[in-house]
Amino acid sequence: MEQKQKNNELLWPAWQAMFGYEEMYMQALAWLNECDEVLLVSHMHPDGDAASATTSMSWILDQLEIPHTAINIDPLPKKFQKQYNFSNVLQASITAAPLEKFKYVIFVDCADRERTGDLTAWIDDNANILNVDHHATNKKFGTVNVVDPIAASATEVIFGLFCYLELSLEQEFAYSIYTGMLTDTEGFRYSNTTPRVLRTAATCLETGIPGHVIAEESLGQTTKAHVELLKRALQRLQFSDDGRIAFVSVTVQDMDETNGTFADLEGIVNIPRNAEDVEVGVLFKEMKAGTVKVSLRSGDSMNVSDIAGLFGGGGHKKAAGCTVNGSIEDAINIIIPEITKVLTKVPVNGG
Ligand SMILES: [Mn+2]
Repeated sequence: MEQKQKNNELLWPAWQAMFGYEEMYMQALAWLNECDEVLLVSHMHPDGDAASATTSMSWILDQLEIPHTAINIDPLPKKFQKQYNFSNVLQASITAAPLEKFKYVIFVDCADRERTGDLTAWIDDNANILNVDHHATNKKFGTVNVVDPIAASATEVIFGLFCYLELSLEQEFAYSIYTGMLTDTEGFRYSNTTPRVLRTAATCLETGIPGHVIAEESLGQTTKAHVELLKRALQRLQFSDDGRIAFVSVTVQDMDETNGTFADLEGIVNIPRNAEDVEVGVLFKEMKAGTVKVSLRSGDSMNVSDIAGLFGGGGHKKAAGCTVNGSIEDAINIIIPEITKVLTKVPVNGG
């Protein structure tokens, strides 16, 4: 990609004021100043933001000449392969553990430590942790926590960090920042699409990155397995008696027969959610016999992270998840009444 603007330096005081949290970001700068040999991690089943937060943070670490290793339990989705350092992100399950565990670890887009999956072979028990995230439910498990719940994506928080670092904006960084914001707002559609999101996105576009191509790659394109899984999920579509909840399910057998991965399920829960009069959409995904992952999506009427929280999960107001034990049928019988209980207190259509 040809660089449109050279020495693309922003008006730092204005950008820093827009991101606020000066003390918090200063702590992050101090952490970056004292660290060495960093392990950079994000959550399992990485989505667009997890992948983009990993690659954009990797770019920052390279700018600061901080040696680091980026790793994920699962492979980053291939559709993000154009991102900076994508091919250097290791997959933990097929990589030999290091001789010495990392003492400095950066977590991106993780509401809690467990979201990375088991990386105990990589992370020292007393590791010094920089936690960079945007989930309101973040457990603040870091030595330093850079958590901005107003931010639409982890990459938006990373852009805030970039503004305080006063680095020069380059395309490869802008590409990842933009992708994370685009995917976590579902194409700048969700209520987390603030003026700051669009200002940051516009500034990223000014470097010359192709916004329409990124949109097509990260939101438009889909896999054959996704379409097959969607077909099976919709065959099991059900509505609650009052029509305010719609839910679908996917079994282990579906995953096996379609050769599907977790990433192929992305977006499926939005389809029941978008049906007329529906306020909450749910996807029940059988992980293995007796374990069901529940993905919840809502409009303005309720906070689904409260429901997820009842079962040890979490997330955002309008997008959350948890895991329950039992069959898909059991999970439906546990979750749907809990949602109904909340919805009956809310007037129809959000109120
Ligand atoms: Mn995110």
